[in-house]
Amino acid sequence: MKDKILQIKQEIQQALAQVNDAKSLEELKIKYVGRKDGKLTNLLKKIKDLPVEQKKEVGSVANQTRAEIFSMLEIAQKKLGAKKEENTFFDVTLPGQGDPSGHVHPITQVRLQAEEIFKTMGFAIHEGNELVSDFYNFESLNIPKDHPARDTQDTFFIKNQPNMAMRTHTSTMQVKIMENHTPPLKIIVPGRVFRNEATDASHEFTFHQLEGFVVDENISIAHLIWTLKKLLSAILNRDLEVRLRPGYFPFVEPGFEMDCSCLNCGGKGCGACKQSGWVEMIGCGMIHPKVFEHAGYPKGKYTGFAFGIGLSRLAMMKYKITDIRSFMSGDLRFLKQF
Ligand code: FA5
Repeated sequence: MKDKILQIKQEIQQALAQVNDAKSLEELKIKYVGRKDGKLTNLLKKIKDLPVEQKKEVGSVANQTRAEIFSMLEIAQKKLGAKKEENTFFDVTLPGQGDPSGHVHPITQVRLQAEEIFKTMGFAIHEGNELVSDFYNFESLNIPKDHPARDTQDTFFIKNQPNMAMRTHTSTMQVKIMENHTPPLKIIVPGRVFRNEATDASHEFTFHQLEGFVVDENISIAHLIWTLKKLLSAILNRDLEVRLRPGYFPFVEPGFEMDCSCLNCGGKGCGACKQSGWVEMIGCGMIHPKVFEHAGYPKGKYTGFAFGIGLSRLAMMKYKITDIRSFMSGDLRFLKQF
């Protein structure tokens, strides 16, 4: 029995010399020390049947040999592991994978750029609420309850709150700011607005505007035109063709609409400009005395101009987008281009 045990040890030693992968080591383990039918396991099970006088001697040899065999197997296992590590080639010069990162929405990009340009002209930036009272959205802007101008800005009203609405324009902030500030004022208010209207390539039911107003003594239309041309040329990176048409807004007098030639088609006519070659970009004018009255300013002391830029339309022109609805579509294939 002793010889048989030592012979098995020798067999294992020889077999281990040939082993060079995990699979053959595992097979060898099963063959010799496997619990169910391992050669060594089976032999050791027989020790208990030996006569008492042999049991002690064989048992001691068996224990020692068994320990040696397990240690041999363990060393072989470690060697294989080290070999595996040696073989795992890792190229440290490869570029890292990096975390996927988000990016700034194109409308926000245009808004931030506009803010920078206005800041260089000395304007301060304010923000306003999207949910506003009827007073600031309409009444304070010289649009009383039954005024037909209310129909031009189809409004989302709030259930059970007849006096509140989602702001239809950023002009809501004009009187709100004037109430708390004394001229001279140079303010811009960028923000999202909401209109209950049908959509098409240049109309969304929610879009972005940038309101601006300047109030002081002796402010004129010339200041208004210079400021807006400066802004459009800086954002669109070229000397632009613009045109001023008379426009009606109850809170300015006189009022205008400023169009810019469609950069998408170069003025030839396309879907984005409804084939006209011009895109309506800005509502503007000289602030109406009624607005100053609502703000509590002394009668006749101040003049000022105000404007409301369609930021979404500006972003369309800048990036040559033919359908305004792409901006809020949440389509990542579109957004990832910016
Ligand atoms: C106004 O909202 C006025 N509050 C602008 C104003 C401010 C006039 C201060 C005078 C003084 P209007 O509804 O025209 O005006 O909108 C202003 C600009 O927002 C438009 O010139 C256009 O560029 C953009 N706009 C209007 N409706 C939409 C729409 N449905 N989708 C996308 N852009 C729009």
